[in-house]
Amino acid sequence: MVKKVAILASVALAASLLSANALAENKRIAIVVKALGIGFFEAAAKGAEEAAAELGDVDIIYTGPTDTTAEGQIEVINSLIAQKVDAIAISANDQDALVPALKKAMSRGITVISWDSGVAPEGRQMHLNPSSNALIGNTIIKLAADHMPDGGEVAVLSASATATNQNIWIEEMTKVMDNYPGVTLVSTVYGDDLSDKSYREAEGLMSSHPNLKAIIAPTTVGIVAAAQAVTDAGKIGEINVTGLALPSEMAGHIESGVSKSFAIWNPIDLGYSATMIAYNLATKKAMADANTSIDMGRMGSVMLDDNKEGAMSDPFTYDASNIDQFKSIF
Ligand code: RAM
Repeated sequence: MVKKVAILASVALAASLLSANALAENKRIAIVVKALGIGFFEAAAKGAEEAAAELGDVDIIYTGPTDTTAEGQIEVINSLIAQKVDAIAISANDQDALVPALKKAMSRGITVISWDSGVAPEGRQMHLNPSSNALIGNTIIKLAADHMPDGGEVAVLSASATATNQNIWIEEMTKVMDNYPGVTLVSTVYGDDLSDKSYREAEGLMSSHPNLKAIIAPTTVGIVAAAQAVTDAGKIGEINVTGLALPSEMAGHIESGVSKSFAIWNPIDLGYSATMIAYNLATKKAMADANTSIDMGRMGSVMLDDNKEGAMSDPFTYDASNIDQFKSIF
């Protein structure tokens, strides 16, 4: 009896050593998001898992802070360094504040890339934009202006004030405002990608700007909150809510008419692409050099510019004519 137990124990030990060994050979890629609980990033995580399944020797660690702060991400990065992960692919809450922690990661041999929301060049090997920043900036104002034949006031409800991606898109948008004569930007406010704060900021915009014709929210969290605030204020038809959103989260608001249209790229593809890039760099199958391209599996390849940045694909516009086709996908 004693012998039997001993044999079973050693079989179990051998089995666990074997599986530990298999795990040790897998590349551990950490997908670090702005904050947990955001549908956009959960869709990106699906894409990361898809890439891992295709590659076969990858474990995805999906992680992030509970709110969209740089401090929270620095804690996460330090813990990933301690875990000796192979790669960190991060959507940054602040392009500069994360640099020292990410430099430390790189000095320990960890591959570091940013995606969605960028880190300054010294803190990452490359950055994957979802689309061209200029195109996104032009798209968000065009979505609003197309439904304002007489012009009027628009306001922006953004994510956090330090979010690299939203700040660039808003800057690109302001550069092309002259192409939309009669449309004026009256305010930019920040909801920090928190639903309740975004809702209150949208209410604030409506009370400070009684003639507002559109709220542009280039954040999937902000746009849903703004659509709800406009609905609750009884202003459907008066204020159009647009920007960047997930079809799954906006279907009801398209149906009610509070949002006429919005745009987005495929977040599943974005998480997939970021994972493929991180893997190819971590396994030295590719180098993050300016003016070279990196393979992204089924998404083709990304060409890096002088800043070691590249774009995945163009955004797509959703409205009442097509939202039903996409709302169950992301
Ligand atoms: C939110 C986040 C994310 C952004 C999308 C559009 O989910 O702020 O970074 O890309 O919106």
